[in-house]
Amino acid sequence: MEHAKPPLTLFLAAPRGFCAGVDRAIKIVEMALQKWGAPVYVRHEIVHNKYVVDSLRAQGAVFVEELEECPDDRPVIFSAHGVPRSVPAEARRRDMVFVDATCPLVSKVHMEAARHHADGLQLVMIGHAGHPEVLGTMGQLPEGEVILVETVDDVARMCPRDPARLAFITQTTLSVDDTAAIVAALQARFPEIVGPAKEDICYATTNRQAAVKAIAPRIEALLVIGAQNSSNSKRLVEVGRAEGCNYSQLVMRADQIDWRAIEGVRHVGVTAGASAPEVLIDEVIDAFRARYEVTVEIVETAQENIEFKVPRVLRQIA
Ligand code: 0CN
Ligand code: SF4
Repeated sequence: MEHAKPPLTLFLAAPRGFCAGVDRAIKIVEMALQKWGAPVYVRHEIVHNKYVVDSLRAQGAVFVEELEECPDDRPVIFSAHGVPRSVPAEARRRDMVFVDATCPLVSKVHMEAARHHADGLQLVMIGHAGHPEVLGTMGQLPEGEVILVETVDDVARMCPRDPARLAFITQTTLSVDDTAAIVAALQARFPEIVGPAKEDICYATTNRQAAVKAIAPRIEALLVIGAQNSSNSKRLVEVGRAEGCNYSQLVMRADQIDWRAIEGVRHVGVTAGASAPEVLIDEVIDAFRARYEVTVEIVETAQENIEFKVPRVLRQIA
């Protein structure tokens, strides 16, 4: 006789998974393929998820890291994370057809940066060095105009041109709590610094972190579905740990779950980064059902109904 499966409760964070910016970026690639046929080039992973990228590649998208790798005569799409100004400038120079899939909430930060610069302020950006969004946002201004800080210690080490003429902006996918500490350090050292009411972290990042906080006290393990290069997904793992869930792991999909490590665990939290499709969450739930008598409890801390329109050039397509 087959052994009865052990009971296990899955606490599903809500909201989780796709945000409006990711949804729009993926639609842009799909609609561009419909409009222009394959191949359509995409500069950088459209969103940081291998499953999404592989599915689009199967439909005819070609992913490259730099514009130089694209031919002049095929359309190119810029990823959701944004691009430095030099990129569309070069595409225009080469007379290329391009569609910018930068999330409108990232573009908003680009505009803030440009506005502060026009007001004669030097910019401080809170973000992670090397991340494409940071490269894109810093690349809105001439070199040397943006000081990048990653930690409270970096704030102490800063040497601005004029401490009284500063503004700050942030990456959209940071830890809400870590960023609050860095903003406080900036304001303490530079009382005249100008900035947004809190920071530029987007609604999706904020909501997903709040949902993890709500489930953390009820679970012994947290699985975050997302990719290693996904900033917002990695922040969810950190939030889980900071809230006392020591076993918090990032998994790309079900085959990466370390079943031994969670043996004996009866309460597992599941969430997904803004770039992880719901099919991968379903796959993880199914993998649990194959091994446990699963009860699913959805823990909803916010409702999201934000949608972003695709650029006009693609809108006539059904
Ligand atoms: O995982 P993503 O593609 O990007 P990051 O979290 O690494 O920035 O999610 C979409 C977010 C954006 C822009
Ligand atoms: Fe836009 Fe936020 Fe989604 Fe990034 S995570 S694409 S900033 S909504």
